[in-house]
Amino acid sequence: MTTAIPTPPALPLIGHAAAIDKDLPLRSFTLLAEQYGEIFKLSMPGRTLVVVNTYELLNELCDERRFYKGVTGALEEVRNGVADALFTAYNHEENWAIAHRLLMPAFSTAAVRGMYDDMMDIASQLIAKWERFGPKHVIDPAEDFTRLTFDTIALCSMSYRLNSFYREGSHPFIQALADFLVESGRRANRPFLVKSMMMGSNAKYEQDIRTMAQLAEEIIAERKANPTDKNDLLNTMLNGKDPKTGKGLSDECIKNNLLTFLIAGHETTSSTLTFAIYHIVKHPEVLRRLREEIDEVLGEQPIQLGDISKLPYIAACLRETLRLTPTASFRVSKAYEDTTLGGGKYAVKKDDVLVIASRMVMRDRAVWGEDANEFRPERMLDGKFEALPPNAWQPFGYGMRACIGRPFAWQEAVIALACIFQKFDIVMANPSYELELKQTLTVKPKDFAVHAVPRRRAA
Ligand code: MNH
Repeated sequence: MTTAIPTPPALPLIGHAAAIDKDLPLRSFTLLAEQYGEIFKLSMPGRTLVVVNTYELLNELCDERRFYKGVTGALEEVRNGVADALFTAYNHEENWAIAHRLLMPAFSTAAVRGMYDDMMDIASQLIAKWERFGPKHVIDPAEDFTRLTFDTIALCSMSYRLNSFYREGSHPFIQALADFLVESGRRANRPFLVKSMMMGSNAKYEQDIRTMAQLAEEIIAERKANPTDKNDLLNTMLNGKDPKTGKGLSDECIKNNLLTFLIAGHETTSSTLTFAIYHIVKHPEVLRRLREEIDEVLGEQPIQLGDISKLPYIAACLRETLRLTPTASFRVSKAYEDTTLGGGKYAVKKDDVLVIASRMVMRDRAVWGEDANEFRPERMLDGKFEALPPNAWQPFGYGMRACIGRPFAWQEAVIALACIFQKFDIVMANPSYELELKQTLTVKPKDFAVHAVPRRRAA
């Protein structure tokens, strides 16, 4: 016998749509999780969401024989811009499999090590900017980290310089991409009829898609006209052949994947860095230990490739940041067949959208203990991370559709944090600031500002 999945009272026709905070859906989901516990159900126009909040249920959803990645909602809208590229493809699409096999080696830890100089190049621009503006300047870390991550992925993937640190606002391409993502999110919550009537935003949306495509197409054409032997992702895509089918990628497919790296590879990492800074400066004892490690391993020398694996406390801070405040707070699974969850307890249908609330799951007391809501990097040190139950720490998704950019993001983030805390005392511009969230496709701190004070070292 199955038990009914708890569900809040709903309104006729619109179901629970009005119960979800438009600006910060995460807030509503957190409140509902507190009220209903491990699982609850929401009826949205045209679909049913089943939201899971515990490790045990997540672990069951990680069975790839029964469940697969669901491309729905905002992610499905993003297909308007990048079709069947890696992030937005349906599991069965051939272009996904080809691009996956071709690109996995290009994103491996070993390959990412080859991108070290390009990553340092951009990180140095951020450090120089903060040094030059000086300690009184109010820094919006989310903005400068977005410059960092966009410029880094553009340089590493296609040897293109966006030069974001040399502009007041954003590069027109970046603006188009950002607007495209916001509108994709909004469209996901609009019924079809309303969507087709909103001519104004549709025209702008189409224009943004063209702006994005044009730059990518230009870069591809330029590379074809002037081939280089640089080992970047663009060359891998232009010249590589799928080891299994012998097929290459079409220009259209390359364009879609280049755009995908920019989409999937910027906000996730920049928001992770922003959260990391927040958590670290909020915890003086963490900051002290972090600094000790950096001073011991790096001294005053710039970080080298070989240092990256010698900074376990930075790694622990990043792991703990991604556990408490995962920037991809949800992902979606679907069942191949009508089935049950919770060892036969809850019935779910194959069309149900099974939402994994990563942020809740990674705070499950059953796994993380009574202090699950606290930032404590020590729980990720000394073999404890390796000893976690399977799938307990999952900010990069799972299985065949897990994040391909994880080693890339990791190296980029370690470099950035090492450089920043080596050079600066980071202090909050508003010392009484408490974390507030802002949500688009990802989630990040809202109105968080800091000063970067050059460190005075003991002689
Ligand atoms: Mn990334 C998939 C989180 C950085 C490119 N990424 C995913 C998924 C999560 C995720 C979660 C799975 C989504 C799903 O199940 O629907 N990604 C992150 C986080 C960071 C990150 C938390 C940084 C921190 N990702 C990056 C970077 C890149 C990238 C950097 C590119 C350079 N991610 C991808 C791609 C996919 C993905 C591509 C889709 C992979 C696939 O489905 O084959």
